[in-house]
Amino acid sequence: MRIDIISAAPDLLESPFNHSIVKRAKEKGLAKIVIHDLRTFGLGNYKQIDDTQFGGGAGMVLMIEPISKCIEVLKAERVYDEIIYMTPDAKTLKQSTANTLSLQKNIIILTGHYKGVDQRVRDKYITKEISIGDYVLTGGELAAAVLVDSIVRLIPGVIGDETSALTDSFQDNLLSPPVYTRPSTYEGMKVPEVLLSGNFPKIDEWRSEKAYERTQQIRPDLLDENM
Ligand code: 6GU
Repeated sequence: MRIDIISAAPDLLESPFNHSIVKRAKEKGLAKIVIHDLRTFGLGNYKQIDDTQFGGGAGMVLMIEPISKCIEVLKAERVYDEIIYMTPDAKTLKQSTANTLSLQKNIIILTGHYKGVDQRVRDKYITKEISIGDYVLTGGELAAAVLVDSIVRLIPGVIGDETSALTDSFQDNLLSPPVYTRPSTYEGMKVPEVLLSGNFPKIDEWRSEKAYERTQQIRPDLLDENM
């Protein structure tokens, strides 16, 4: 899978993609992540990429021309399945979105900054808009890092333990059950007996029960989504 990210603050994206699972996916050739500095496509000697908004109001808006130039260059090289814009005024990222996107071949992610992008960019190019939650970040870069991580870990072969990604919280709209490791007793706190029993059908049943209980307590809204 190839992911092209267009950003006005590309430095913010370096670190998240050079660690852990995303790094491994790149090394194994399972994911190629290419970051494009929007400034490269800026207008005039000052490489301008943003301007004040028509109608007045605080904050700068990313202009359409630099973004258009960058997207057109990419589209001339390959076919893109999705062109995604990261913005707080969109539907929030769900596990199902990450699942679907992990099956794509080529995607572009555009990250906003300041007041966002000229609406015409969204009208002309964007096929999907994603927010990562109901709070405002300075820019879309950290949100893009979150999105890319959620996608890349699902690409077959990226996580060693094949079943691991599928048993995550949210894969079935349930939170994960509690997990334990050695020691079996710590300062009088005991690991639930059933987990030490070796009775795997019973263990599965216990885990399902706990997952349901935990979801009921912390995120009852997820249970409604199953209906
Ligand atoms: Cl995608 N961008 C920004 N700037 N803030 C956010 C967001 C995205 N998702 C949640 N907050």
